[in-house]
Amino acid sequence: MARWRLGGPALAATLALVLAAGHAAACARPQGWTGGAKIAGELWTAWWRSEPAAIPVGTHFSIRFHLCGPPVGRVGVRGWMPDHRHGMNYRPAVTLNGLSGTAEGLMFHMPGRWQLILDVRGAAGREKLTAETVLE
Ligand SMILES: [Cu+2]
Repeated sequence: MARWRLGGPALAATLALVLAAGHAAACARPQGWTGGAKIAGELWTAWWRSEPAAIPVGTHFSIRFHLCGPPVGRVGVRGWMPDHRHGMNYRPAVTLNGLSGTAEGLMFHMPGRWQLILDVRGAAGREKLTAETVLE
């Protein structure tokens, strides 16, 4: 059909420009990091990694994170089990330094599917960045 003729290289180039304009494409792995995972949002993109790298069941762990995007005022970190509709039994202590931070004292107390949620707020808005992991 004629209206689909804007395809091929022209469309690909347009899409590439649109993607490059977002934060996600520009958010490189933080310096000195090996591993870690990226969560791309609309306003912010987060790199995060846990310590220890493999999240244990029923043992405290911490995370480090680094955000790309506009200035951040506050970051909340929580865990959520969507299948059981409950969170963690502990409230982690979050330390924020510019766009980087740590959250200490997290605990995923049972096996199953967990979401790690970064609740990011700043003058630009508020956004929840969610990563998912299954603990056995
Ligand atoms: Cu549960």
